[in-house]
Amino acid sequence: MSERFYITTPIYYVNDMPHIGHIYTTVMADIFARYHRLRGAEVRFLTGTDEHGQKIEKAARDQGVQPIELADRVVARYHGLWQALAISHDDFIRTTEARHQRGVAEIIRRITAAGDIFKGEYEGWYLAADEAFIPDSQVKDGRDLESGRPVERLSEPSYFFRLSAYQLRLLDWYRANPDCIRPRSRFNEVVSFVEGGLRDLSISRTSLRWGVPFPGDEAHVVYVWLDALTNYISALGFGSPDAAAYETFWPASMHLVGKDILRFHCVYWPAFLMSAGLPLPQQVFGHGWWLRDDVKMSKSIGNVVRPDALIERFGADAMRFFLAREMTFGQDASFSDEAFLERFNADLANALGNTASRTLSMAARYLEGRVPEPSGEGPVPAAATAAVEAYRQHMDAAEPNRALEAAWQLLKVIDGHIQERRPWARAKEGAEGLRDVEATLAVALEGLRVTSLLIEPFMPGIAARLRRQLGLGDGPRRIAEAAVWGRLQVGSTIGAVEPLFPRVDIKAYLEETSMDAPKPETAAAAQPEPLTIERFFETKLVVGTVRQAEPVPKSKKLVRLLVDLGEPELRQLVAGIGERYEAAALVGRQIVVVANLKPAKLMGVESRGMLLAANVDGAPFLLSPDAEVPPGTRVS
Ligand code: ME8
Repeated sequence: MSERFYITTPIYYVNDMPHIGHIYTTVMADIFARYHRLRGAEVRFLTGTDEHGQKIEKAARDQGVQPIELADRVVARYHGLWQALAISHDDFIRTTEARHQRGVAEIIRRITAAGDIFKGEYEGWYLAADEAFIPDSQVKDGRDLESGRPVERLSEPSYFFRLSAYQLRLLDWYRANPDCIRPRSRFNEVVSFVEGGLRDLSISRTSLRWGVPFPGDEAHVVYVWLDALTNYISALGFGSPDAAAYETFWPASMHLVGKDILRFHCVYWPAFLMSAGLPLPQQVFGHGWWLRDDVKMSKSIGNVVRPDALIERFGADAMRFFLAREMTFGQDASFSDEAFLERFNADLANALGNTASRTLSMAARYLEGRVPEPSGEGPVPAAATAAVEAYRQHMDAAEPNRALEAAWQLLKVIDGHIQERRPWARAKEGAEGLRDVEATLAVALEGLRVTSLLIEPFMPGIAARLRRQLGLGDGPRRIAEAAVWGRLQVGSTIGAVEPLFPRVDIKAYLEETSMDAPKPETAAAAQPEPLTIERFFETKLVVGTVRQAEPVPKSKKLVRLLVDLGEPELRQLVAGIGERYEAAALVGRQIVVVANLKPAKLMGVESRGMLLAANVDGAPFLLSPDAEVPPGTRVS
């Protein structure tokens, strides 16, 4: 019987479009899924969407649509993105599906039967405007941080889960399974949190309608986290007549999540499962955050990167590689276009692309495109053995960035070997020289075959192209073949040689995409499709109130504004409106701002967004709502 590997991503909220953080988790899960398939395991890879709860209800209300319409729209976007990124999930669960709701009902039935649910009163901060309780962390000085509106202390009837009864059992589980939470630092955080004591958990709401009805008391809906966490088993058929996949794949091998939601996965989820008498996951891995300007990228702050342009221009494989290589798995990292482009040139265009295209084109030129007899000469075979061993150890230990380092070490040795043996010079030295060329290229080609297997989980598209160029078929593959030297088929023909990653001119690319560069005249023609509503909604337009304004020194036109967008901090914008508006007169005025624009510098001053104005022959006329609205109100 083959080994089994069940890996999951979080199910993402549908209150906004995906960004690089969601892409990261899903890409990394895909890399592990592909690696385990390549090892011969029977793999199940699940992702999906979390569609209930107050955030979604509110976002739908703000956009004037039903929650399910909003969910459908965002789900379509996720499907498109996962396809574009070559994500190989086996299933996509939506919490609004009947199979999921059956799973939720079944887990609650079991928890109730265990005597772990009781009725009580939930007390919290209530925001009347949204008719909802909001988390303590979102309240400061009696106000909701997001909208600035006053909140009040209220209570409502609620069902509770006896979480406090699970403190010792959880601690026993952590201690008996030191790898159940990784990395180690996160394990320690969770253990000390649980050692501090656990309070019973409210698992139902009456103040909310958009959720799974609470079994046996439909005045309540199920708390969104109990609902959401259950997706990992409901997707396998738990609670449904056909639960074969549940029997085969549960417990999960790895729940991959961001560190923001570790506690839900390492405290609540195992406690629910213990109470329901179900097996516990083998591992929860909490990876780090992608930061922008040292702040976590998040939908509510609006500082997110949506990498469509990079994917479109450089391909899904380059994006997958960058995400896996740049971030030390488990730690935080900063995202920037510059870092992406530098890695693209150094690691992909140069180390991988050049080594492959030099080797293949020399094989085409000097060996008439035929794969030569294998050779074991020089340092490459030993380097390949070492790389494969290190790679496998790092992948098994969930250190994907280090696995890539091992593969790139092999590329370095291949390249060094070619440099040293100078086949281009030896080829001019008659029959003996040609024999030498053949031996050199034989090891280089074989080294590239090994590389094509090592990169496959990370860059499936490029790996397939490389294999084709090496004259290998698309048949089933195993990572074990990487450890065997001399597997190229002697005499087979090398496919057409094409560059894998053409080098990019970083300066020109950044100029072309920067905000203040003149737009090419052909921009409209280059946009073949009309704008879809999904793409339009990627632009976050909000109303802001100007709190401070002053001219930018030495500039005729530029004004620096500090604008209240309903966020915890004021936003700095720089706008070219100084010839028509006196800075001081702008204070108190409401404007419309593109809140999720990539920050840019204008005369050295950072602008984190752009205001909207009608443009009459270059003169700006500011747009404002026709009556005052709360700062942060979305324009749609
Ligand atoms: O939390 N860096 O959904 P969500 C890295 N529905 N990863 C990031 C990130 C960043 N800046 N921002 C988001 C939810 N992520 C719940 C989950 S699961 C039963 C329910 C990734 O849409 C990371 O994986 O807010 C994080 O845990 C997840 O997106 C949160 O997605």
